[in-house]
Amino acid sequence: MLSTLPSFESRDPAAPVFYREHGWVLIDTLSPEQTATLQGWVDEVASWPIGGGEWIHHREQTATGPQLARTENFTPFHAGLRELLTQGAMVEVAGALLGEPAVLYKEKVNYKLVGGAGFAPHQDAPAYRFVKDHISCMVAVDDSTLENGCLDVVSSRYDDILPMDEKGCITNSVVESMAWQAAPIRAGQTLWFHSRTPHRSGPNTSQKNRRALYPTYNARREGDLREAYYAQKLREWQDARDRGEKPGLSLIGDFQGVLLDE
Ligand SMILES: O=C(O)CCC(=O)C(=O)O
Repeated sequence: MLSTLPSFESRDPAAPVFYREHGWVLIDTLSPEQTATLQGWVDEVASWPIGGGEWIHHREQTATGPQLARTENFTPFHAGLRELLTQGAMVEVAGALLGEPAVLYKEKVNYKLVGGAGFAPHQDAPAYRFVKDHISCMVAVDDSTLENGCLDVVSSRYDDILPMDEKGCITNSVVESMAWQAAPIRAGQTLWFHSRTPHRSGPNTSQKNRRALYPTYNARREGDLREAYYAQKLREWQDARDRGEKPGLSLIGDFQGVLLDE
């Protein structure tokens, strides 16, 4: 099933109004032709070798074997994706929703291929370092449906950091008290959400992949911190290894799959 959520054109002044009320907003970002180009770019990134460069691939173990779960830090190595995420409509919408000019903070592809795992209910803000004001979005590379693990969001609950469990995810009692709304979206649409908007997603139980691009932007006023973010992330992963622990997919334990330690 695809979206029945209201959607807006990129430059529609009603979009920031809707976003401020709900903590999320759906934007029609890419035409079918642009979406096909994006799908080709994501195929290219997925074909890069594991351990062969500065991009970071993560794989998960699934019932049918190891498969890609995520790639991050790819914009330095892919001109098309760099342009999409740092110039034009995407960064402009980020700025309009933040209410001030925005800059790319980090980027990832979550592949959620057939059999891929879901994500526990969480807010993103506890995993972000250095910045106070940031906004993320999910650019659907493939249609994102109830069957293949679309996002669920909670409206109008982005004022505070909610109580967390030991993994940095939202505690069960709070999760159960909130009204969760499924957000299935079409390939080429973008679901923008505040970094404190509660969200979660199920596993991909369908026979179709559900790839999505997730750029995060911060207020430019707080600085261009992308390189600092990745340097810090690599340090925190190394610290975890030094303690004899397996680094997670994120800096919080929201990923519900079995990650392979590459
Ligand atoms: O891709 C998904 O299904 C959810 C991803 C997510 O919540 C995250 O990466 O923080």
